[in-house]
Amino acid sequence: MDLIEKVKNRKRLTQEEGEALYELDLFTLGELADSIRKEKFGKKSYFNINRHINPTNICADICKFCAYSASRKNPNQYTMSHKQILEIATNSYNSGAKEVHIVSAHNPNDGVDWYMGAFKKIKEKLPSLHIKAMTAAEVDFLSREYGLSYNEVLDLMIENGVDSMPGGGAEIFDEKVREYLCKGKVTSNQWLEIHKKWHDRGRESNATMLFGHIESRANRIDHILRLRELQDITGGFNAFIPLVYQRANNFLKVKEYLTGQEILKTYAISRILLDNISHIKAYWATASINLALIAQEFGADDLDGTIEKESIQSAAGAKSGNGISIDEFINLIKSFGFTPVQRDSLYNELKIYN
Ligand code: V47
Repeated sequence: MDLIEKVKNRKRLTQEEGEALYELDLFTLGELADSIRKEKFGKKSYFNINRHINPTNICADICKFCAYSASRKNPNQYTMSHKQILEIATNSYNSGAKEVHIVSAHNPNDGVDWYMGAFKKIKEKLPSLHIKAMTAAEVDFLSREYGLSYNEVLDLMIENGVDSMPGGGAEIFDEKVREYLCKGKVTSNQWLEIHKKWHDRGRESNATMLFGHIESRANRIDHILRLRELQDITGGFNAFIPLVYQRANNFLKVKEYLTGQEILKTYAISRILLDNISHIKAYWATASINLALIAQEFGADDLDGTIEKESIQSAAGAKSGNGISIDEFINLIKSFGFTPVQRDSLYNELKIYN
């Protein structure tokens, strides 16, 4: 059976076949991905009203692609107090946010209680606000730094009010590329192990892939297939999020941005290969809002959210620093011919904007 027929017949593809998909022209690939997306979600495009909080940029790890973390000598280093974090969460909740997405650098100065205490305070004050927090890289960091097992860190997260885990820290799973990008940080197998343990607790999470730097197409397919393999076992991933690498202000000297074509192909291929992860998220903060909107026709069914404020990708050049207003977001999705659906963090539909 030829490759296109295989996709049309919803057959599972291998590493080699995944790589071969890149050789198809963009429109053929888009049509294949779109037919799967339509079968699952029709013209619905999901988003949530969320607030990203990045409570500290002091980091014990050094990732070459990161423009966000501050070294000890960096005058711009910061750590928020619990009071500040709670104030941000409260203001966002009062203006309609359903989720706080909390991701920090790996700060060795403040201890496990600083991380967990913030979640606890938010949950006590705002029990209905969903806390999506702690990448697997943060879990691994706390485990290493404070001699806790992964199980202990994950249980502490649950005790203190974390509802789901974001997909950060996955970067690219290929061990050689990973070693060059972020040696010393959570390994690929550890990242997968942490998510498995979280899923085993009946909890859900997302998965990301950082692409458009030094990785090859084969590395991307390998990354996606490792996620598919774990998802077969746990079923705990809600969404796959290909993050487009932003090249400003960091140590990875990548001269060329990916073309829009390569980015759209990657969304489409993700949709085709990941027959067991429901949602493909075009995170507009890294794709740019226009390309994310176009990605809706290339397999993506989710555009993340209004974000409100974002510090990681915007430090590296993305135009996401101040989020996007809900009205603008809805109008843009509609103007592209899709139906905006406000969702909660676990993809329950809250409001359909026909
Ligand atoms: O893991 C760091 C990435 C991630 C750069 O789960 C960069 O819903 C691009 O995980 N260019 C953190 N990306 C953000 C993240 C995330 C974002 C949106 C939604 C969800 C979700 C998760 O940011 C890190 C890293 O891969 N990152 N530097 C950069 N220069």
